[in-house]
Amino acid sequence: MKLIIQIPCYNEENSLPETLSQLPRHVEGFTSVEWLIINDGCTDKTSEIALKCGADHIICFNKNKGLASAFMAGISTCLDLGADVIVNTDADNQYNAHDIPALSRPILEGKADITIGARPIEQIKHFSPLKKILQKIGSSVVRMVSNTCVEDAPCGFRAFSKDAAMRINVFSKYTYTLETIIQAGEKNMSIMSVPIRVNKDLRESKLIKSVSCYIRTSILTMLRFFVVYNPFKYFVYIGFGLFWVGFIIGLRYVYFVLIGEGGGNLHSLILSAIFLGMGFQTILVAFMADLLAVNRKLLEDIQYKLRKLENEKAKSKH
Ligand SMILES: Nc1nc2c(ncn2[C@@H]2O[C@H](COP(=O)(O)OP(=O)(O)OP(=O)(O)O)[C@@H](O)[C@H]2O)c(=O)[nH]1
Ligand SMILES: [Mg+2]
Repeated sequence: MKLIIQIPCYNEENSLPETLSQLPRHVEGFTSVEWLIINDGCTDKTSEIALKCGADHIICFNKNKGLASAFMAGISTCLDLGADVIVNTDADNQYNAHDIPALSRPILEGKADITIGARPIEQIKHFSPLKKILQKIGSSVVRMVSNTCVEDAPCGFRAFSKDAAMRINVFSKYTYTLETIIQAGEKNMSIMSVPIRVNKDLRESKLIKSVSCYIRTSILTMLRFFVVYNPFKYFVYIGFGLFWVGFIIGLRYVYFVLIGEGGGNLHSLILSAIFLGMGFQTILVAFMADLLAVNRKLLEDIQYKLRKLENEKAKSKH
């Protein structure tokens, strides 16, 4: 059994030595443990430092593509390298690497497909009260959308079984943390939260540039998830909303017609027709979007089978 620990990095020459010094070389249940660094267009000496500190594999992008793309490139390389379990962690040493065995154990025992670290958020000193509240709101929205019980959804310290890694697709550029959970819920994978410890912070967050930017991006990301993963519900609710508005305005017009004042309220009739038309169109869009979602699922099934075949081929070559 091979475990690969991957770290997506963007200009991490300062914190990488400390982070790598904590990573394990042996984990119970695995015959080998390797480290993979994803250099996402770094302009500093991330790759050199990583090699010096013992990284086994490095992927280099010639430009910055974003954390989600780096994460997916890492997952695909780990599969090519024959990983049975993949652990993802951050380069800022926030997550305590001594918890890697606990994180990978439920996967080894076949109890989970994905495990996600649950940080003691209330006790983290360098998180502002606002960040703590936002992280909790984010987790509850993800639980609601994904139908899972993940405690700490934005946590990047997580482990994937080979099969789960082959099933995952991340479309968003900004985050992989939330989308992987929603996909796992949609694909009926078993996700488990594992309590983990955190270390003191080595630097400011690179992902959260400002609170307003974080809130804006999070709202847009969540909205996108509703549209992509629940398109029928999303458009049908809007469609029926518009339909009802048109219906009520239409009723108002009928009332005025009945009391003999219909002629002066023709604008209500026009408005009602517009809303009813928009409602009808949006409900039609809901059905079209549902068809597209079914197609996406079929394509994902084919992609999973292809990845599995490629993986088996690579394994037999090795
Ligand atoms: N590939 C890639 N990784 C990035 C980018 N920005 C940040 N990262 C990595 O993402 C991981 C998490 O980044 P952090 O800056 O610690 O963000 P955070 O964990 O949300 O913030 P804190 O909770 O305050 O630590 C680190 O390993 C970073 O190197 C990026 O543009 N591309
Ligand atoms: Mg961090």
